Amino acid sequence: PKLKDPVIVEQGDASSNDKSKSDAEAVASRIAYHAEFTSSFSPKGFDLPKAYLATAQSIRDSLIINWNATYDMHEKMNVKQAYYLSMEFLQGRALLNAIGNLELSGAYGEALSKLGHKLENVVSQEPDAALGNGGLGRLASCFLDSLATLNYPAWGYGLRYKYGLFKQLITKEGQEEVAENWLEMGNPWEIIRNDIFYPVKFYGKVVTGSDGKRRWIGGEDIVAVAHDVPIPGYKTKTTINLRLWSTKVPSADFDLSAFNSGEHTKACESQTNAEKICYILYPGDDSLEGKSLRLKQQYTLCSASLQDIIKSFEKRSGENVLWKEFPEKVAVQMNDTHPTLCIPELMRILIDLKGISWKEAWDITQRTVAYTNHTVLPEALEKWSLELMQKLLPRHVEIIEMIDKELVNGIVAEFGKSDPELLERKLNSMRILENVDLPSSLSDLFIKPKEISAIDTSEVSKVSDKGSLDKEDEIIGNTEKEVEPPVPIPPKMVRMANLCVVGGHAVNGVAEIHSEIVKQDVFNDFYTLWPEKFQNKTNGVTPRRWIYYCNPDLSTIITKWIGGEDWVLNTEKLAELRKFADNEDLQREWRAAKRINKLKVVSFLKEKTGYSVSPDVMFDIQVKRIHEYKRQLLNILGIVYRYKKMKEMNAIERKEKFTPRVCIFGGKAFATYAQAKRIVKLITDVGATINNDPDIGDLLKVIFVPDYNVSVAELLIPASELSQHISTAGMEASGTSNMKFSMNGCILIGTLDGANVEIREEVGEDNFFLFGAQAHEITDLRKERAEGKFVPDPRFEEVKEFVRSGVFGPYNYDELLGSLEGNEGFGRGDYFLVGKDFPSYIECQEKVDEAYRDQKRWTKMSILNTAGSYKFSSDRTIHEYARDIWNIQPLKLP
Ligand code: HBZ
Repeated sequence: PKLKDPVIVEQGDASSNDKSKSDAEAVASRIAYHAEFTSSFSPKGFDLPKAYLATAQSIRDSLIINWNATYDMHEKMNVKQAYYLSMEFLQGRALLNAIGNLELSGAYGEALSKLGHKLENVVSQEPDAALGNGGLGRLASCFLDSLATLNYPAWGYGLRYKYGLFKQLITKEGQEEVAENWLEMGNPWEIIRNDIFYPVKFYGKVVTGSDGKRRWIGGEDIVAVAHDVPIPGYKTKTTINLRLWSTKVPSADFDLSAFNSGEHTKACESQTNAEKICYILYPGDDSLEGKSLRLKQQYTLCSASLQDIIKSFEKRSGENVLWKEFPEKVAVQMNDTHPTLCIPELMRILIDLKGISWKEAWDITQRTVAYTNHTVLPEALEKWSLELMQKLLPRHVEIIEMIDKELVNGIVAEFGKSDPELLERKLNSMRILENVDLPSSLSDLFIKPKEISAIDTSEVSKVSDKGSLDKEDEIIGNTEKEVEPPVPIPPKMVRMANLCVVGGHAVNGVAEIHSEIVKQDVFNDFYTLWPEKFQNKTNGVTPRRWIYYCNPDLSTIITKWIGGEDWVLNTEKLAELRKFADNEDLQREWRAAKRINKLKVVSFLKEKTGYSVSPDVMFDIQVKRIHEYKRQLLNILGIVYRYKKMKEMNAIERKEKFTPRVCIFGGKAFATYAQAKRIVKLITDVGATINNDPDIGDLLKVIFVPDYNVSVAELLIPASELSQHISTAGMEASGTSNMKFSMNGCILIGTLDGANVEIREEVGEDNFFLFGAQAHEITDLRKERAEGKFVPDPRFEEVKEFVRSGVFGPYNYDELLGSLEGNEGFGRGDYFLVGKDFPSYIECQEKVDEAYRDQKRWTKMSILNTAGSYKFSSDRTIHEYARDIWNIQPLKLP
């Protein structure tokens, strides 16, 4: 092929040598073409960054061909399509995945080596697309991979944040955050669609037009522009779309006269205001500006995506648009409550712009949208100030008020007025609006004599929206002593999760135990009313990224022993490994693969942290967002205990008693989460002491890996032997890294929480290290704690004392350790029950030590983990969503 007229390499079948050779030539020519014509680097030289960009651009051409073919087919067949709306997609790197999915690894490897580079070096040039925080965002990305691989007609919608999740630096002070400018070198994966944009409005007011319709007018208009990221399926041509919105000012809005008169900043103000909506993932929301920005982000996602979905529905319907058939063509999944505004936005578009009645619009909306819950932590269930929402989205508030009113009527119809206490309880828990008065016909019912007297004398009633009371004179007449202190007015809020449950046709939790808690606890009143809405969809992860690509050595062994590679698509096949779990040859190969992966981590740790670790010790890993409920503190206190015991022994004793380990931590703390940052600081302080203690040597090392992200996970997980999933029972909705670790032959130590429960069931009790209190015991344990009845284990007291003694440096840990103690001073009553679970945790760790000493037993446990992990493929999860919630069918390109 001529250099300037490149051939696009067709997907697949590189089976024959000749084909692969010619493919490699074609690929090389294509890369060279992009290096010369597309790449935004200087013409001379072909260094690694340039090689990465040109390679990515070359594979993108193939993706675009498949993307177009998939799109055309979906449009022509006019099949029902699912749209996954998520404020987060944690995509990580795309190059290796794309080359592998198109079955062009051989051709690309060869082509790059002709051009002077190794494929793996080129691949590692790619910055992670970190448009997410943690599990929720990564789940969205795994789902896209499965949707494409299984040929489902589906798209993802999200936001194109200019800065992804912050880059984490670990300094002497602990965590520091730096902006992650992931787009600095350009993003070869996105295709900017300058022709696909939608207006998005904020503020303004609502008026009634001459036709009697409500109209939202005035305010601030911005434009959302589509950026498409092709998502290739594995061994299929299906290539679906992740459409990310960026924001800008409508082109006509540039204030040219201000600019020309020298007011440059003012002229660019509206530009900056519009663009900043998509600057960063999670703008700090302690300030009103921060909150407002986050709400703008959520609305931008919902409004632009729905306008796009509706446009496509109208186009596919042709002349005859039947709105009631919308839910037969469209399924919208809300990834947590962040896209809740889809509900009032769809209602607004249908009623105000398409002229549909409230009743019909409500029916269409409910049949279209569904909601996935990812948390039971009360503080994480989103609520928005009604006042802020009213300012920003006045028409939506009208719609939400109407939905709330209808809900109240429904609740009254269901429970009647005969038992006001029951009715009040139901209304309090189920209403969408919080602290907002009921219609007077109902509120009269709940004012009890006791409350009347409270209202009469309190300051709050004077300023509450009940209006000032005639009793004011009496209050003034009272002596100061008798006047009760002012009670703060509770703010009026919109409860997004309640809106999701009311407005959607399905609500699902993400692991069995979590879905039970959702039904029995968090949304119990809704569940009693509409049991048919509630479902479980246990999470899953893509076996392509999380075994096949990240662990090639293990994958080769699996393929060899199972007799084929079909396990990558049909993970049930992994179960066949069970019959070889004791086989010595397999065991030897299995251990060798683990060792290769550990060696890679040894160099990585050296490079990133300066610490040297031995590949012959147990690799014990806990990587996840830093959060008190995830209990990294339990892990590090367990390590401190181990260290203290080691120091009390002589060299021979400690060698005999303890199995050598390196304990690796990784994860980011939210920038304003002070307690989580103290945990990071403690881990690094403990590491600095232990790692430099000559008595300890290789027996124990503690390492905090900075800037944990998807790519780091791809390196650490395959090398891990023990991994920790030790949340307070009932608090981790599912967890997904537990699945990844198990798939890669790592043994879990964990509580009966989230998906741990199901993983343990699948891999077998003997192959899981279980400890700790169970979910149903937690409430009583907290009560016992609060009543001062809990007697902490002396080992727990000892370990806290040891930290306080200053062995790990001068930092004052009172506030951190106080959280594990009573309620005075820094005491927070150990809400996460670290003290309660501490003894069973360290005893369980002793069992881990013992098991690891018997490498045959350990390897068998490891094999049985991989073999038992097949349920946790996101392919299974996606099939379930498609069948039970979205009602969509796969459609394959010929
Ligand atoms: O979602 C996680 C859960 O903690 C985890 O157990 C589960 O496996 C995973 C996938 O279902 N939740 C999150 O990652 N949540 C967030 O990142 C989050 C982001 C913004 C919020 C609240 C939560 O406002």
